[in-house]
Amino acid sequence: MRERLGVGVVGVGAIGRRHAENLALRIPRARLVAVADIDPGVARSVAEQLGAPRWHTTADDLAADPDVEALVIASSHQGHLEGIQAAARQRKDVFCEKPIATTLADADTAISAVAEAAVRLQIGFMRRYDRAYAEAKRRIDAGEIGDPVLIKATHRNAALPPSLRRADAASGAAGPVEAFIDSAIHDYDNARWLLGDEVVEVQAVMASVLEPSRPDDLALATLRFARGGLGNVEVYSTCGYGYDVRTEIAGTTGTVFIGGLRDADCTIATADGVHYAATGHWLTRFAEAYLRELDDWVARTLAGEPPTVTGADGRAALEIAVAATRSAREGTPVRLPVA
Ligand code: ISE
Repeated sequence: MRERLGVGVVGVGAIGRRHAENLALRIPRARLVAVADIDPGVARSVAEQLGAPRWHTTADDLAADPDVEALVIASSHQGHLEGIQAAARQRKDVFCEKPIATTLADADTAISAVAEAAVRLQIGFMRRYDRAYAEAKRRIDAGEIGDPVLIKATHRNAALPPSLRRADAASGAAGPVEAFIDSAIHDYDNARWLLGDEVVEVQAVMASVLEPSRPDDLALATLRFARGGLGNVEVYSTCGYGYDVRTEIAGTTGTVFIGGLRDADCTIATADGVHYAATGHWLTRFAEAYLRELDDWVARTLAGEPPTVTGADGRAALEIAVAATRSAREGTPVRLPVA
């Protein structure tokens, strides 16, 4: 077995840069051998800062780089399919950020491309590697709350991420609704994974409360599961006070609560009141999960083992997001599979 995996990262904005840093500095079995970004200045400066020997401006050029043995795709959502196809053409394993693609047709094309090339594809649902989510999954699977029948998820960002502003501008009125496809998609993946069940119907609404330019800074989706369970997923992209991600799973004999608002376990009590700092950003809240996720992917890729989160998982969560988008626009429940 190879000792170390030469990895190239496509798209080195916020999350891509974090992945590149983790590969270069914190994952001993990985070598960051190249980065790519459509902005050559960004590609060059990230490569220089992290000691990557080469930089490129396209996924194709990076995939063709002989030192790149596997790819991480963290470009814009619209670039995910192209990145996966570039990796498949060069017969290289690939890790792709969520969403796998922006349409179900593109997700199918991506899944076929990796199947035909016989390469592995993992999707970046990092919450599965978070200690709290992983512990909840273990305890649910051990039967500690009986049969899990309800998921209630809160997903609030302090402010609209710049990536969402760009995505909104790019997608237009008929394009994907980012609250569902970019944010809630994590909760949809959690829902399938934690309940061990598939969603069969989605009913969603959205509203514009603080960001007049966006139809969906507040969004709710109700999920119905095949075995009869229900889910409720809230996204509020401009809540102001912090990064507030919490999930409850209620079962027939108990409930598991995941997450909280505290950044660190430090509370100050004075005559003015009791205060603690709230977590500010997902890169802080899920810092360890992002590292564990890529560390696991590198180890599995080197060992030739199947990925932990598959292309099919990425497609299933996307399908729920597509159904939520359609439901919120049309004002009716949408059944899965989506036609
Ligand atoms: C972002 O892209 C993420 O993946 C974060 O986990 C999520 O909380 C945020 O809403 C997204 O914009």
